[in-house]
Amino acid sequence: MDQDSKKQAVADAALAYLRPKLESDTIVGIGTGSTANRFIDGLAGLKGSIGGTVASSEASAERLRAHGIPVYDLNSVDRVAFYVDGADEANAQLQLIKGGGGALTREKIVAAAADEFLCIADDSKLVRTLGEFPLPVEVIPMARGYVARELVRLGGDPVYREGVVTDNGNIILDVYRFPLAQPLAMEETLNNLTGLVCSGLFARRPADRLFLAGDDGVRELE
Ligand code: ABF
Repeated sequence: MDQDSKKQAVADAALAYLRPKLESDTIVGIGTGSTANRFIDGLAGLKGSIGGTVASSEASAERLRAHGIPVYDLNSVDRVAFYVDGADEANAQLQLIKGGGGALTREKIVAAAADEFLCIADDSKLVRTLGEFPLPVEVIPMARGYVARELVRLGGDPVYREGVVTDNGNIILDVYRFPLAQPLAMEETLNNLTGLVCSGLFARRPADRLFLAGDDGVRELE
């Protein structure tokens, strides 16, 4: 199965998992990226069975609206029952690196607010130890130099993501060769770094279920 087929397979698997759990007032949080896009396109067939969605990016919000799927502000809903999103890397504990698409902060907010986080990915994303993929961090523009120096002190090699301004008006540093053998501890350290808005390290709030597509089909990890 090629990578596109794997992305479609996990999007379909997440839809099949959700279908019997959806009610007319269910709010579904929606991720960002090419795999999430396939889920969005499939969700169009179920739009009569849900109350609406909360999007993790303007890009996903536009795609949802194009399908006639209601998109609500997170502050206007009482509960997000599910969050469905891709990842750049996942380990066996369902801890993730996210943010390759630049939407990490809103993704992390909606994932935190959701009762159940379903991650959808092809098997190229499953790793033993996180960190082969450079860790995206969102940074307040004025703090770019200070945060970069702190990340070097922590053992990483931060690279400014040229030409990118996030939906929140901030910049992104991609941190290469970052020591992530202890994801939880490192996420706590990053959370205390002044000027760093959010990291793409989803360790405190991992996925609850990972749909992983391989050549022999889709398996579910939880
Ligand atoms: C998104 O999923 C991002 O956090 C991550 O970069 C992306 C993975 O993209 P794709 O599904 O296109 O591989 O949530």
